[in-house]
Amino acid sequence: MAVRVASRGHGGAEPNPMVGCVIADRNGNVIADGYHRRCGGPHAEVDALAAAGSRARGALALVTLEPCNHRGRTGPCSEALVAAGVSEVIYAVADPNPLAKGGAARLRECGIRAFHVPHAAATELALPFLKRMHTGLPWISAKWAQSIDGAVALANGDSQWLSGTRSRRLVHRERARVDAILTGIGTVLEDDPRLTAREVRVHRAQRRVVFDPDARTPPDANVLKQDNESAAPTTILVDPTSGNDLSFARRVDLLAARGARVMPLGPGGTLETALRALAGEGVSTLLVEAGGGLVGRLLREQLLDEAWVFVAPLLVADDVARRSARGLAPEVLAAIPRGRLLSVRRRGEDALLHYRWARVAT
Ligand code: AOF
Ligand code: ZN
Repeated sequence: MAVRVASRGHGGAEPNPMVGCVIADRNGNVIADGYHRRCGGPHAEVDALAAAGSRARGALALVTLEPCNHRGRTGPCSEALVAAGVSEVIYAVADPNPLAKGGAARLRECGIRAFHVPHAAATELALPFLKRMHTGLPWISAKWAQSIDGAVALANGDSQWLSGTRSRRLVHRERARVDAILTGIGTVLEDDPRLTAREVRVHRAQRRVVFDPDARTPPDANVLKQDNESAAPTTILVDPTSGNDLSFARRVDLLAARGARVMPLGPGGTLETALRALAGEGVSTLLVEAGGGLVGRLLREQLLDEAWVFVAPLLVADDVARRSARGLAPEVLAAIPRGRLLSVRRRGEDALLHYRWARVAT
């Protein structure tokens, strides 16, 4: 129940973790629940304690994450639980944040029983946060639509629309909840996407990021246009070594003049350092909506955590159709990392498959 409540914070809580808290009496009857609604706002425990009021005295608190022990933007939750007089706290994931950890020990010092009871769904919920804490990288999900026979576009680039309207709506809903959306220059030149969340409730201002080593994004591309003034500038990732000529410098200047923020890729056009820098600025979740070239690069750098694949009911039957990932040419199947299939769902006539590769130490 705490996990379910926590997930309502998706899109609001990040880059903080989603956290849920349930307060129950000694017989297991639920008194109140709460969750971390938005980064900078009250933590889950405080939200639940406010709803429970004096009924929290002597009660049990179940939290998806170890209560924090620091005063950051709010907190500390350890002291809030002590002040409310709860008698026992069960938490599912230890807080890896060096600034916030230690809540369980503090509770025990104050005579409250505190137990760490690992729980798979709570860990799942915390994965983006755990990954950023352990590696300094954002949580990276790729999304694409493909035909039954694995084509994401015809050879001429035509890809509109493979998936149905229900699938596309789901994508807009997810766009509205992530910190950043990453695409490649191929997609920008071919589809001229806006990469904004439309016709859905927007939970946060997405940053748009384009992998564009040679700075070929056209100055009038939709991805550079701002729907509203407060939106963060579009980030263009360029490889300063690949196009070190005058016209490259001119193209970069033009993009900057259009309000874009130009960031360097690592040696050989690698993405990791740029993604690390973005994570440092608060990008905790990154949605990749790109062609096979960029997905292949992410695979090569072992950066891809998960994929959402929409399979549309079409057989393209074209030998040269585009594929969702390319550029690796592995020689033995056994060397290719296998993902885990987390879920299979139906969206209209499309199947939605959710795969996970991430191995996050917890
Ligand atoms: C909790 N309950 O609901 C959350 C926690 O910037 P602040 O002050 O909001 O602190 C954020 C840190 O607190 C975050 O990095 C994580 O370690 C912890 N998050 N802790 O007890 C909550 N969201
Ligand atoms: Zn807290």
